[in-house]
Amino acid sequence: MHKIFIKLLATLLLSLAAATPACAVDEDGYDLWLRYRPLERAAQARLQPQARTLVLAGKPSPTTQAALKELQRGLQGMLGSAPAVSATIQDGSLVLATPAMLPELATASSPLRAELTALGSEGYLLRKTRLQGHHVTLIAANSDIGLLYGAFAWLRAAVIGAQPEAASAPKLQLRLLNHWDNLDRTVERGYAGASIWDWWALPDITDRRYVDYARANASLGINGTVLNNVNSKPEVLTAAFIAKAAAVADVLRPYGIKVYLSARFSTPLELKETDTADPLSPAVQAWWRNKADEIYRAIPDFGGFLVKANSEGQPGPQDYHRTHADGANMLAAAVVPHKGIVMWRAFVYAHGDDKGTDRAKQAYDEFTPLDGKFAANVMVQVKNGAIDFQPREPFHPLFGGMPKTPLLMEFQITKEYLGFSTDLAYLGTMFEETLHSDTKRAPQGLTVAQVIEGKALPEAARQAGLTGMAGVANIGSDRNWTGHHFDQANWYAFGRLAWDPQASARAIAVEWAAQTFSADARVTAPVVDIMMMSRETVVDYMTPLGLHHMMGTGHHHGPAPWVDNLERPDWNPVYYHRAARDGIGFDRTASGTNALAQYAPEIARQYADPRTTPTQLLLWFHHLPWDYAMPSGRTLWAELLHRYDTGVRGARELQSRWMALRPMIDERRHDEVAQRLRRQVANAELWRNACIAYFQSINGLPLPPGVTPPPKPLDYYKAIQVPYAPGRG
Ligand code: GCW
Repeated sequence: MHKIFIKLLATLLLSLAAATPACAVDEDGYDLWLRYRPLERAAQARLQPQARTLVLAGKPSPTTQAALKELQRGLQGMLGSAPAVSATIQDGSLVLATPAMLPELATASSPLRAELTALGSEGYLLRKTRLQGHHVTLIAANSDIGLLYGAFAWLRAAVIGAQPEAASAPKLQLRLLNHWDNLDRTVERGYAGASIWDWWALPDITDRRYVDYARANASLGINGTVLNNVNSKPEVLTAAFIAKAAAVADVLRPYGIKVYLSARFSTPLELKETDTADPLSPAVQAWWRNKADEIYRAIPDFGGFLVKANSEGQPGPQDYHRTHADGANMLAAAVVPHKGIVMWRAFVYAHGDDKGTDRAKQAYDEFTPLDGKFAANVMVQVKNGAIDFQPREPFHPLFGGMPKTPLLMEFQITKEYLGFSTDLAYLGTMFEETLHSDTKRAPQGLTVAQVIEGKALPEAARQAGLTGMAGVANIGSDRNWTGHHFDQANWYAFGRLAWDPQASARAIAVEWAAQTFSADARVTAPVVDIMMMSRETVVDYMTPLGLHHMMGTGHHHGPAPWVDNLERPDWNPVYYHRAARDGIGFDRTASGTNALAQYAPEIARQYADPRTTPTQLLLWFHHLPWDYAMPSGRTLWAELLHRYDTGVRGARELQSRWMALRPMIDERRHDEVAQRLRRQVANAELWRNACIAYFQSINGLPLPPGVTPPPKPLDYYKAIQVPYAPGRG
């Protein structure tokens, strides 16, 4: 008996050892998805012959140097030795070349010529081919930055063990991070430490981290970054800060990343250099022109300005009875000689709050009359949904509502409303849901992705090619950059979707998991399962069935559906869920605020009836009685309870799936995620219990059999305070 037991134990231990990937050495997450750990022997044997030497076919530039360095770093890590850089092409060379470097790529007889032309200025081609009589692997592009992107793509394929993509070009021109970082290094809605931009130390002292930040972004094709918060300060446009921004720009430039700044509309007035900020004042216009000239002297490839105006107390053109277009066009005129752009945010809800206007309608009402009135170098930047980065929102009706204006998508990568960096939520699925939404707008029904790709724009605007996606960054000074190891996946997914808005969230998750943890399917598959269920789990325990905006005041963490005392009605959770004796939900149909009319007629018709409204958006559009019969056969009240329980079960499921991965993942990262998952379960239970206790206090209904009552009375949940929560900026 004893012997059998020992034998069994030995077998078990052996199989565990076999299951443990060789890389299970502690990691801190700093390397992100660019870890380049040693490959299995067989994979090494496949890779080695493809990169015996590295050849740059032309003169080096800082960008191609970065590409070579990255290839050496990657190959050193994966194979244990880095190939030498050589000037001559041989069998087994990995060759980086543009047509300008290697004229044979440009000759009419070259089969690659047409392919390359189609890839534009940033695309790349990976190909096993013959060059000068030798068998080589070719990374080809039309520009140095294309070569850098190609090098990263080649490395990604090598790590994952995939066939390198044959050819790829970005579908959007601008792929931008928006940092909500303040000049004192606090970060508004940041949950990963302090800002990585050390404004005090700049410009003389630049952190090595800036290079790794640039590498990570370039590996995804991110090509611009707005350094400072949209709630901006005038000082950022003073000479001292322009010099600091220029120092950052110098570090990022070789990686194809342009620097942009958030501009405060009243800057000249606040700096006391004009006596108004009226966009039609010649003195103000001249001030901005001079300011733009000054910036471009320091940063010749400066991208332009991002502006939050007349929103949440920020100054703007409406302070002078001018329109958003007047304001945007004035700034656009200042940067246009330098080929700069203005990104003007549509996140406004300044008017009508006290007149019962639905906040969800305000941006559309204010911006659609301005369609066609913006200068050619202005983009209107629109959040994915009409309220504010909630765990689930229908797509913003402005997508499809401004056919003459280039629209820049704004996603929030940092998880202000999805559990900060303590809860695990993969946002790839959320971004994908918005991007794949069909706006049902002419000509033949465009998805949101197609709208931001410019497919609805008139020909001239389409030719100008102003298209883009921005993501509010979740990056900070934390060693692992994003606080939660899995929040790295949200940075990653944003970047990959900005390159190709039609890419699949699942495929992106597979790529990320394989690079971040292990390409071993026994790791990748369960990690991807966790990721794919995570966001819906958060929706279930926070805001199921289309509920929204029920979080705690100010810090936005945890449940507070009872809040009804804030200075603006549309800051109160009760404004959004409208729970009362008779039912719950926000009537946005014709019998309510008619926000539905802002969508294409086909959608408006479909959603006018709760029976044909997607269940997941039901209470976003409808106010329904508690005993409304759901498709599941439950009453609405029972369904709501069921969803909360599903959310809590889901959180526990995330945890148990992760715990099962313990033998396969290095102890440090496993433990850091495990600790957060424990807290997530508690957070899920809190949301469930507090919301049920509150809604029950409103409807007075009993809990159906099998539903566990909240363990504490409502007052207990109401009394919970979270002082000093992070992210207040
Ligand atoms: O609602 C919000 C956030 C603010 C943010 C604002 C915005 C930068 O809570 O912190 O301010 O959105 O997007 O401008």
